[in-house]
Amino acid sequence: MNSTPRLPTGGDVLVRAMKRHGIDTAFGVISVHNLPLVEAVSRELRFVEMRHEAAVVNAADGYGRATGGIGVAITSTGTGAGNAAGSMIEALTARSRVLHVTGQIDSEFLDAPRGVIHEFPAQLQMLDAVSVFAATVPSADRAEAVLEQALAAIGGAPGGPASVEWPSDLQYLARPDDQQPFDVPEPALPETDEASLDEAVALLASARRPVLWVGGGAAGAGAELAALAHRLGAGVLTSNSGRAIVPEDDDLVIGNFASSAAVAPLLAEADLMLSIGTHFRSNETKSYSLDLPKRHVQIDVDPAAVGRVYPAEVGLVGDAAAVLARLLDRLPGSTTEAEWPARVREVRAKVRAELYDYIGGYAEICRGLRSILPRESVVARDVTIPSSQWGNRLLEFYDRRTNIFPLGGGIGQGLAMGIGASVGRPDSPTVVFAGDGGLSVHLGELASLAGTGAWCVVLVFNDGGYGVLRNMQRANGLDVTAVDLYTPDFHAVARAMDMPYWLVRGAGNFETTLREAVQAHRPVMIEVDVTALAPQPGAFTPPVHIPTANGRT
Ligand SMILES: Cc1ncc(C[n+]2csc(CCOP(=O)(O)OP(=O)(O)O)c2C)c(N)n1
Ligand SMILES: [Mg+2]
Repeated sequence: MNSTPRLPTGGDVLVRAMKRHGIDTAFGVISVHNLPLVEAVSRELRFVEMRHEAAVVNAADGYGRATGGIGVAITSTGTGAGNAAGSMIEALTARSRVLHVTGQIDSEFLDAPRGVIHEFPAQLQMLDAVSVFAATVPSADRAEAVLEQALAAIGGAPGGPASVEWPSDLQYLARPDDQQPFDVPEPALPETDEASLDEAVALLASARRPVLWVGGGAAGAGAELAALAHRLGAGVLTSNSGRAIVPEDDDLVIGNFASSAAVAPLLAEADLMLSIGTHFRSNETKSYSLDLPKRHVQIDVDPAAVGRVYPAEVGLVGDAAAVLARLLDRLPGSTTEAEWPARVREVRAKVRAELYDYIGGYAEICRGLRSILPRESVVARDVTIPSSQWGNRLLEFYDRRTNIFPLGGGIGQGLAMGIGASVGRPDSPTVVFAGDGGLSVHLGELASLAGTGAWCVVLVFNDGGYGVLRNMQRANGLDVTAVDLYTPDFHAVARAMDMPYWLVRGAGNFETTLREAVQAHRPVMIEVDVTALAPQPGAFTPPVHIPTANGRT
């Protein structure tokens, strides 16, 4: 038996920083370049073993989104950090709260590349490109200060993922007791201009048919938004990431349907739009061609966002909740037409009914999910047709943290996001949507999921390939190529992962299947045979502009 007392390491420094920020879990892949970090987290907190570093970051991201806290991703230097980069792009796009800690070769070799194993001299540049903050731990006694800087950047305004690379020797040499003192910078919030607030109030107070457009930047402003919407009788449109900041069963919430045909007349009638924390992304605005009310008041924490996509008559720079609270304070009363809220409700009902009709056999699945899952359940969705067509709008959410999807549109990330969410929210079942294509990107992560034992239903929509691209090729007269894939036997895959498995073929049995699957209270798989859905759903073609298809029929 080894009786030498265990010396503290940088891992204990990381654990102390995590504890200070209320973080109890990290996701990662162990490596010779992060051993002390993984060892301390495993000992003191919880370390979740993933299989690929891209999935490590997705899981940390899903954990952060689902809990409202910070997700920690621990990867290896070189290829490990490179593997993480694609998912860091997603975290950066969504401004997720992810602390990515990766290794680096020993500090003595950092300045002069000489072919050390795992060496990648441009690692910091790469991390910098995919993070809001990236730094190298410069010395053993500066580790905690660098971690704190990264954590402060994550929580900044608007914040986002941060990366720290940590030379292996300094991971062993760092000690909690030897750390240099550090300042934790306060996030600096811009001051909102008083005159602009008055202008905005004047416009809102004279609007007859107002709408709100809510983006992810309005997270944390749910109460103020709901109060304002009801005070004004305004319809609430949202981006995908702005969903459920106001719960979607609020009957003024039209939701992520702005580009639907039935909403166009409402937008044409509206005489004022107040947008809050949104990017007006291409796939939410028909590639920026959507007609929106000309009278536009825009709230954003980033001054550069004001008027960037749609011109704004008044821009209010600041934190969404704070600005909305001030608007509510000053707003005298509402001049909204008495019939307007009813008009909003009518459109809200119409877009839903039309989509339910169009999606055929998927309607049973969409309704079944809502009837079986508790309101608190996360539904983490990969980029598959059931997400893009109806999961991203028709499937109702009540809390923003439960609506998890890759904002940047990269396939293969949904499963690991769901793993992170199910680990972070053990009290309710998590559901993952994955296409047969998207699930195959990271089949190995099913083993990670099995290892957690988490309460997670993996719902695989199998159409034998890349359905969305197949539809796109057909709709644009392109050759149908590279989309009909070899498809694994998912039942055999589930068996290999010790996951109970159900197949849904044809109509009428989804709800019963989901109920059983949820009751298993562990990782399980339901495969939906998309070709057997009845009635067959209308085709989904994504709202993507294809220049080469111009002029072709
Ligand atoms: C990382 C990444 N690679 C490629 C793509 C292009 N892409 C978009 S959807 C898709 C097919 C997804 O297939 P599947 O998961 O089976 O869903 P389906 O469309 O069949 O419902 C592909 C390849 C992408 N979005 N992201
Ligand atoms: Mg498919």
